[in-house]
Amino acid sequence: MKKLIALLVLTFALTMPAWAATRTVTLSVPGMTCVTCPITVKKALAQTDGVQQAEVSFEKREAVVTFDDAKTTVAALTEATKNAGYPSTVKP
Ligand SMILES: [Cu+2]
Repeated sequence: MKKLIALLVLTFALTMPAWAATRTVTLSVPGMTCVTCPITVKKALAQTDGVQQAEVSFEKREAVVTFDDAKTTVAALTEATKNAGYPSTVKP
Protein backbone atom coordinates (compact mmCIF):
# COMPACT_ATOMS: atom_id res chain seq x y z
CA MET A 1 0.00 0.00 0.00
CA LYS A 2 2.81 2.37 0.90
CA LYS A 3 4.45 1.51 -2.39
CA LEU A 4 1.29 2.35 -4.30
CA ILE A 5 1.00 5.76 -2.66
CA ALA A 6 4.64 6.49 -3.42
CA LEU A 7 4.03 5.53 -7.04
CA LEU A 8 0.99 7.80 -7.24
CA VAL A 9 2.90 10.71 -5.73
CA LEU A 10 5.75 10.15 -8.17
CA THR A 11 3.38 9.98 -11.14
CA PHE A 12 1.70 13.17 -10.02
CA ALA A 13 5.04 14.94 -9.57
CA LEU A 14 6.17 13.94 -13.04
CA THR A 15 3.00 14.85 -14.90
CA MET A 16 1.93 17.94 -12.98
CA PRO A 17 4.94 20.06 -12.13
CA ALA A 18 3.88 21.74 -8.89
CA TRP A 19 6.59 24.36 -9.33
CA ALA A 20 5.05 25.68 -12.55
CA ALA A 21 3.80 29.17 -12.01
CA THR A 22 2.44 32.12 -13.89
CA ARG A 23 4.93 34.95 -13.84
CA THR A 24 4.87 38.50 -15.08
CA VAL A 25 7.93 40.29 -16.35
CA THR A 26 8.44 43.81 -17.66
CA LEU A 27 10.76 44.13 -20.61
CA SER A 28 12.38 47.36 -21.70
CA VAL A 29 12.11 47.68 -25.49
CA PRO A 30 13.97 50.89 -26.41
CA GLY A 31 13.97 50.17 -30.17
CA MET A 32 10.32 51.03 -30.73
CA THR A 33 10.16 54.21 -32.81
CA CYS A 34 6.55 54.57 -33.87
CA VAL A 35 3.03 53.54 -32.84
CA THR A 36 3.01 50.41 -35.00
CA CYS A 37 6.18 48.95 -33.45
CA PRO A 38 4.32 47.62 -30.36
CA ILE A 39 2.09 45.57 -32.67
CA THR A 40 5.12 43.69 -34.02
CA VAL A 41 6.56 43.21 -30.55
CA LYS A 42 3.23 42.03 -29.14
CA LYS A 43 2.80 39.54 -31.99
CA ALA A 44 6.30 38.14 -31.46
CA LEU A 45 5.66 37.66 -27.76
CA ALA A 46 2.15 36.24 -28.21
CA GLN A 47 3.47 33.61 -30.63
CA THR A 48 5.98 32.39 -28.06
CA ASP A 49 4.86 29.16 -26.44
CA GLY A 50 3.84 29.69 -22.81
CA VAL A 51 2.96 33.36 -23.14
CA GLN A 52 -0.50 34.07 -21.78
CA GLN A 53 -0.64 37.81 -22.19
CA ALA A 54 1.53 40.57 -23.63
CA GLU A 55 0.80 44.27 -23.24
CA VAL A 56 3.18 46.54 -25.10
CA SER A 57 3.36 50.27 -24.44
CA PHE A 58 4.95 52.53 -27.04
CA GLU A 59 4.94 55.52 -24.67
CA LYS A 60 6.85 53.63 -21.98
CA ARG A 61 8.92 51.56 -24.46
CA GLU A 62 8.10 48.48 -22.49
CA ALA A 63 6.30 45.16 -22.67
CA VAL A 64 4.53 43.53 -19.75
CA VAL A 65 4.42 39.80 -20.34
CA THR A 66 2.51 37.17 -18.40
CA PHE A 67 3.83 33.66 -19.00
CA ASP A 68 3.93 30.10 -17.68
CA ASP A 69 7.44 29.56 -16.38
CA ALA A 70 7.20 25.82 -16.99
CA LYS A 71 6.80 26.46 -20.72
CA THR A 72 9.05 29.41 -21.39
CA THR A 73 11.78 31.55 -19.89
CA VAL A 74 12.54 35.25 -19.70
CA ALA A 75 15.50 34.57 -22.03
CA ALA A 76 13.12 33.10 -24.61
CA LEU A 77 10.95 36.22 -24.38
CA THR A 78 13.85 38.63 -24.94
CA GLU A 79 15.01 36.35 -27.77
CA ALA A 80 11.55 36.57 -29.37
CA THR A 81 11.54 40.38 -29.39
CA LYS A 82 15.13 40.41 -30.65
CA ASN A 83 14.21 38.11 -33.53
CA ALA A 84 11.36 40.48 -34.39
CA GLY A 85 13.87 43.31 -34.63
CA TYR A 86 13.46 44.76 -31.14
CA PRO A 87 16.12 43.72 -28.63
CA SER A 88 14.84 43.93 -25.08
CA THR A 89 16.10 43.64 -21.55
CA VAL A 90 14.39 42.77 -18.28
CA LYS A 91 13.39 45.74 -16.18
CA PRO A 92 14.39 45.30 -12.56
CU1 LIG B 1 7.47 51.47 -35.80
